[in-house]
Amino acid sequence: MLIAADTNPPAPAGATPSPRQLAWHQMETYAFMHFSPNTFTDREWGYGDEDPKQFNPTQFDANQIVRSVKAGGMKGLIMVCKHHDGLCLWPTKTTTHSIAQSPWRGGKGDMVREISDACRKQGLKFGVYLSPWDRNHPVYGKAGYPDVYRAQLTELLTNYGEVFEVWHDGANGGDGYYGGARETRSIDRRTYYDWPRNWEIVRRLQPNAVIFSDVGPDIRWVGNESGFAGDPCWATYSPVGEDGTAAAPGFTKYKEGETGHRNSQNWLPAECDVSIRPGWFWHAAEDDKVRSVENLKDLYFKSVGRGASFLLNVPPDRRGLVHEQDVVALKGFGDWLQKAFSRDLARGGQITVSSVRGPRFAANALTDGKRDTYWSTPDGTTTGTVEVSFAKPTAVNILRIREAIALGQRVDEFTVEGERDGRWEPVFQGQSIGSCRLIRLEKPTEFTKIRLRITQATGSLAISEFGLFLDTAG
Ligand code: FUL
Repeated sequence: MLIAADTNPPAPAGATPSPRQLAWHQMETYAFMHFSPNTFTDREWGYGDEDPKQFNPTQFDANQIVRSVKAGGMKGLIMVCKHHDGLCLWPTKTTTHSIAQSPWRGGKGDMVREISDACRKQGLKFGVYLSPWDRNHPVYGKAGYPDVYRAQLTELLTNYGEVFEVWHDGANGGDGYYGGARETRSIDRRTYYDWPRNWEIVRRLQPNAVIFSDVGPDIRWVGNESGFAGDPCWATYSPVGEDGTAAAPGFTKYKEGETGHRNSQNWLPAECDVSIRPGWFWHAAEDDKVRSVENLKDLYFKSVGRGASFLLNVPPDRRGLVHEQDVVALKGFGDWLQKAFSRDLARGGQITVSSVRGPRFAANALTDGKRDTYWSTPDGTTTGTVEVSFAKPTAVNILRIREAIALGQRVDEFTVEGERDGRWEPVFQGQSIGSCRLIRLEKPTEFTKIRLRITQATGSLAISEFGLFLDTAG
């Protein structure tokens, strides 16, 4: 094996993540919370004429909500502070259509405050969703509304502490109540909201927050609401408008978000948003349709396992609590997550690599559990092998590979092979690795050796983890 003496890291290859994106990549799983008049009217999109008096949870408990998602392994929670129906769940100064008109807490309540406080108390990051489309507001669709939206954004980003993600929805349906006009109002999605101005507000007030939309600028929509990324899924992406011109939220060839674009110069990783139930809001008729632990696991492998994030919606019920069924599913998933990855079997094996850039970049970085240390090859060496050999046959059914993405997404193609009874056999073949690639075997399989072969990359290799796990739950 060649051990060079280079003490310098390899030069970055292609697009690289910003520090705020790098921090976001570490989260992987976080929750969404859809709660609005829809919860009480049994709808998915409120028209905007709902009486705020209907919005009256009887046992609202922010701590129960946050505790439930935390038990599900969620590292943060993005709260829907205003959905398309326009009811603001905080006492905003921008409209009277807010929580102040609801009987909840005698009209003195602030749900954004209670949720953000509970997140902080329990160690979860807090994020905000603020629907651009507002079916209640009288001036929606006219010149004055984008400033109202900016004022609401400013309130949310000023008064509730640190925010990790700001979520801009691309949905704009057209018709609505609009202060009683009850008409259809269409906007030009490319120009109406003046997105660069909105993003500037986020940057100024919450410099560490990532901004999500169909076009980023930090995090992209994966292009479906079913909870899976494509394979391969590249962290780089250049969104294109529906008609081939410039893209904007709600105006993209969004299916391209599933795989991203390998040769793009924008680091714009994917987020997979999906609900734990069929709808985004709670409906009594869906209490028996909560996803199973097995289904959540499958989505985890198809989102986080392909380098994207898993944004799981957990909608509180009319009491203002996470329903018992959802609590059970979350706990089952969270427990599984913790257990399945608790012991890296690669640490018990002997690891050899094909070449080393310098002592700082040796094989032990692959199993030290740190994202910023990595095994690396000399400049010009764009292929390589990591081999783990066990003293006795060892059962494995999950593999986890991570690139040192601060240096870009470098791997184009890789293969995993395993040795059983003295014979090598193929285990997996793939393209993208990025921040996380999970490989799930159909069943636990005993190997004497396992090797990762990187067969094509855009620069010398920089791999921060090659982990092997046995999930005894199957
Ligand atoms: C969509 C919305 O129309 C849905 O109601 C939901 O909020 C989902 C997360 O985004 O665009």
